[in-house]
Amino acid sequence: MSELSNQYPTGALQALDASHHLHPFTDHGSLRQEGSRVIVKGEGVWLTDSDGNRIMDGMAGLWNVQIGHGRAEIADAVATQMRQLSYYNTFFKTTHPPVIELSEMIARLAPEPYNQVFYVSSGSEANDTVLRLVRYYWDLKGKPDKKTIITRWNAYHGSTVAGTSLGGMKAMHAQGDLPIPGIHHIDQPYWFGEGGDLSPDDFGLWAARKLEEAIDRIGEERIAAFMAEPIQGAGGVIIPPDTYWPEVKRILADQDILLVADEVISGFGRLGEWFGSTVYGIEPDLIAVAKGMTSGYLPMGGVLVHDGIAQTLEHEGGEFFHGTTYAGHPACAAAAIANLTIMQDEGVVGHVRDVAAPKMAAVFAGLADHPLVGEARTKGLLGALELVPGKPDRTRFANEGDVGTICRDICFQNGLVMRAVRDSMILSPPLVITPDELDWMGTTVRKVLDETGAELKRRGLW
Ligand code: PXG
Repeated sequence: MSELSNQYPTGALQALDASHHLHPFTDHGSLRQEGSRVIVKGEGVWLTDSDGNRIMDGMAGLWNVQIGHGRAEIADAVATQMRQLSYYNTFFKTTHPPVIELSEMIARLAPEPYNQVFYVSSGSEANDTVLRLVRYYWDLKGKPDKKTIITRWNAYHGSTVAGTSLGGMKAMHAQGDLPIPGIHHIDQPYWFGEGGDLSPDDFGLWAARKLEEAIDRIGEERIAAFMAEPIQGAGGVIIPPDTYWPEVKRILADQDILLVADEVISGFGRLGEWFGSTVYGIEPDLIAVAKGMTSGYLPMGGVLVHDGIAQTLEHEGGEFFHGTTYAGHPACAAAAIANLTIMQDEGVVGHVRDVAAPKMAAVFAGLADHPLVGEARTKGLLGALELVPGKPDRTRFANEGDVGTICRDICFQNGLVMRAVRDSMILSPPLVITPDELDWMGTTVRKVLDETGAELKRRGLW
C-alpha cells in the first residue's frame, strides 16, 4: 500500500495532486480551482471516492473495465507472473510463455482468418502500428503510391501523432499542427446530428457514399486503407444507420483498399460478440484492439492481422522496423489471459448479448419520453441520450456542451459516472452489470434528467 492512502483528508490529496500532476484531457485552470475527484477503490461496477461515497462506474473506467473492478484472480495471475518473469522483451526472436498463450487465445476468440497479433501497450499505439503497417504492406506489394488513409470526422483513434491525425477531432488537430499528410477525413454517419431531412437509412447510404466519392476523387491507386470504429465511441456513441456498413462493404468489394476496424472499444464483448466486426458483418484486414483485452488491469493493445497480410509480411517482408519495449509484456499478457479466461468461464459475452444489452435497451427506451431526451439509442452495452430543448425536430441547445456538462455534474452528485460528449450523455458500463444494477442506473438517470431540467430552468437556459 502506498504511503498516500485514503487515510489522508481529501483536501490534502487534492492539493498534492494539483501541485505535481498534469492530467490528460484536462483544463488545469479549472481543475486546480475545483480539485480532482479522488477514487480509492473499485469493486464490480462500483467505485468508492476518498470521502467514502459509492459511485456506479457507468463508463467502465474509460470504456475498458469489461469484468468490473477488483477481481483478485487478475491480481493473483499478475503477481505469480511477476515472480516468475517480470519482464523480458519479444524483440530479436525471443518470446515467453504468457505471450504465446495469449496469442493462441486471441486467435481462437477472433473470427477467421485473424491468427496473428502484433502487441503494443495502448490503442493509440495500435493505430500507429496500423498506419505504419498498411503503408509498408503496399510498398511490399509494389504499390508505393498507395499511402492515403481515409477516416471519418469525429472519429477517435487515439492521442499520439498518428492517432490524433487518423482521428477526426478538430480541437485535437488544432494543437500540434495535425493531421500529418496523407490522412483524408470524410463525413460520419451521425444521423441525429447531421442527418437533416433524410431518413436514417437514406442518410446511412449518403454517408457511406462519401467514401465512394473520396475514392473517385483521390484515386484507388493512391489509397492504402479505410479505417473506422464500428460504432464511434468517444465521438458520442454514433451508432450508424443499418444501411451504412453494408454500403461500405459494397463500395470496398471491388477496390484494392484495406479495411481497418478500430475495435479498441467494440472489441472483447461490448457489442455482445467478441468483436464488433462480427456484429456488423465487416471483414477487415486489420483490427486494432486494447482496452477490454485486459479489462484495464494493466495496459495492453494489439493489432490483429488477417492471414493474407501476415503471409505477405512473412514471405515478402524482411524486417518490419517497428516495435516498443513493452510489446507483449509478460505481466500484461498474464492479466489479459486471466481476464479472457474469466470472460469465457463466466459467459460474459453471452451475458451482454442475452441479458444486459436487451435490458439496457429497455432502460433507455423508458427514458426516451423524458422532455429533455431527443433520442435514446443503444447497441450492446453502449448507450447515448441526446439532450435537446424540444422534440421532435432535433434542434440543439445554444452553446453546445454546456447542458451536457451540467447534466454530468448532477449525475456525479447522484452517484453515477455518465460521460458528456457535447450534449449527448454516454453510458458504457462494465459488461458484468446485472439487470438490477441497470434498473438502478435507469432510475438514477431519470432523476438526474429531472434535476438537470430544473437547473436549466433556474439558469434560464430552458
Ligand atoms: N481507438 C478508439 C476507438 C478509442 O476509443 C483509442 C483508439 C486510443 O486508445 P488509448 O489506449 O491510446 O487511449 C481509443 C481510446 C473518452 C476517451 O473520454 C476515449 C478513449 C480514451 C480516453 C478517453 O471517451 N478512447
